[in-house]
Amino acid sequence: MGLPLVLLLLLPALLPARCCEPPAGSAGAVRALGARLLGLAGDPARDPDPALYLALRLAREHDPRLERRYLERLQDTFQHPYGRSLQGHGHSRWDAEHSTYVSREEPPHTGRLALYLLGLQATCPPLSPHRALVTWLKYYLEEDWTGSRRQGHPVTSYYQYGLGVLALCVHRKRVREEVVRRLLTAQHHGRLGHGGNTVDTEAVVALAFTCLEQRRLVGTGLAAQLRVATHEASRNMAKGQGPDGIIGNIYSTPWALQVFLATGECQTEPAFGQAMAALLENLEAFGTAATMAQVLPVLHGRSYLDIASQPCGEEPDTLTPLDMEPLAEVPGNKTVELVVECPLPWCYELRLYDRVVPVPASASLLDVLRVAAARDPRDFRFHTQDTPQGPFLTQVLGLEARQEKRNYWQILTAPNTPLQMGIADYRPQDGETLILRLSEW
Ligand code: B12
Repeated sequence: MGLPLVLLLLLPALLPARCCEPPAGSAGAVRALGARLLGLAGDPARDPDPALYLALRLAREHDPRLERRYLERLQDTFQHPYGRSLQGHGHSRWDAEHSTYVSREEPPHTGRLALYLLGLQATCPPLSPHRALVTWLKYYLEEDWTGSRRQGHPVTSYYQYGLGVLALCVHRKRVREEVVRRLLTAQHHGRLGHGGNTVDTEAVVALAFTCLEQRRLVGTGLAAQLRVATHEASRNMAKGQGPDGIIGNIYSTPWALQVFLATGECQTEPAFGQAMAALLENLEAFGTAATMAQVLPVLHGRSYLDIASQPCGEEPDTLTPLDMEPLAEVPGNKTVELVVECPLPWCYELRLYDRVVPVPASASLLDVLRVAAARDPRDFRFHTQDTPQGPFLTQVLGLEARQEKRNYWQILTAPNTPLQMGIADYRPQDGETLILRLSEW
């Protein structure tokens, strides 16, 4: 006879959490990845990133001194703009004259502030944020939501909006039911996605739902709806798993795993073990600080929901920073065809640029763009913006991708495959054709 239903439902809660960790044989590789991330955290030339801090805190081995120094750098960065109260800014509009740090044109900083608040909760003992910080985040959510009402989507993205709700929940702060319902509706109508891959965003939203439900921060009716929505999201993730174990792509797979961990489904869902195995087989894909920071928590069997329940006082001071090995230099040269396309209705021509660019064999796409700009400065120009993920391509041939119009410079390899990494990380093959295409998302 099978187990009674009640027992089956209780099983995830009764089993030790260790079941949801990667196999012991992978401990060395996971440790090395943590040590390399720590090395990057110790580099004063890199801007502090709250997502990186969170990853270090959620790991099972630590370097408390380095983590403390990193936290101080984060606090220096965030205290200045958000340490001051919102009063005097009006409620629906920024007063640019009185605000030197947040201009009216800038979108709300929902995601960054959310990650910082999550980081504060992950320190030992947890730091309760200054009230102003929570107020700012609630304000950003409202700004995002106003955008959502006007344009049908948040001003930033559902990913950032989800992070905002999650961070407030982890701090046990309530948000208006309407804020949560907007996410539910978006999920229900399949509006969370953009550019093909929805897994990262669906997962962040499912984590927020799980938190709200588990911490009982919403009424019972809404809680039941959130539970159903989360279940649906994790079913879709499991169904969407490829034969290689990957869910979405390799960079969204850690997010799907976070959902299985947070809901306890990691104990029973076969997709969990297969996705974990896929990550372990492809750890070399996680070579940038941002991608390493997103994968490390799940490699320790932890999700962002574990932030609030971290045991303090028993943290092993056993991790030492490791330098990243420099990429191997490849001798010789290669040629890459660089194409710029603008398929949007207001562009006078589809193909705006098409040249073959000779570069050293180990050149990245960013190097290709630099060489093209140096060879014909009148015909090829581009701009990038530094982000925690690396340089983000914002302008090509004088055409700027505008956040408020939701267009961006998509990067693809011919004939039509979007790259899964940014311009600084992608190393084209000899003879490859790369397309920079002004697209909508
Ligand atoms: C929303 C989003 C976008 C939006 C960003 C615009 C916006 N206003 O939000 C759009 C659709 C424009 C976008 C574009 C791209 N994205 Co994107 N994006 C995301 C997503 C879902 C959330 C990012 C976010 O808001 N983070 C929270 C905020 C607080 O952090 P942030 O670092 O400040 O966020 C900013 C930057 O990350 C930047 N950004 C977004 N994507 C990328 C990608 C790269 C390579 C860089 C350098 C910057 C960047 O925009 C964010 C908002 O301002 C992540 C998912 C994830 N797991 O991280 C993928 C993700 C970061 N993107 C990814 C990729 C591959 C791209 C593209 C290269 C796709 C392509 N082939 O063109 C392009 C970037 C091309 C370029 N111009 O340089 C990958 C990066 C993987 C990697 N190896 O590093 C991720 C992880 C998705 C995935 N699972 O594959 N993206």
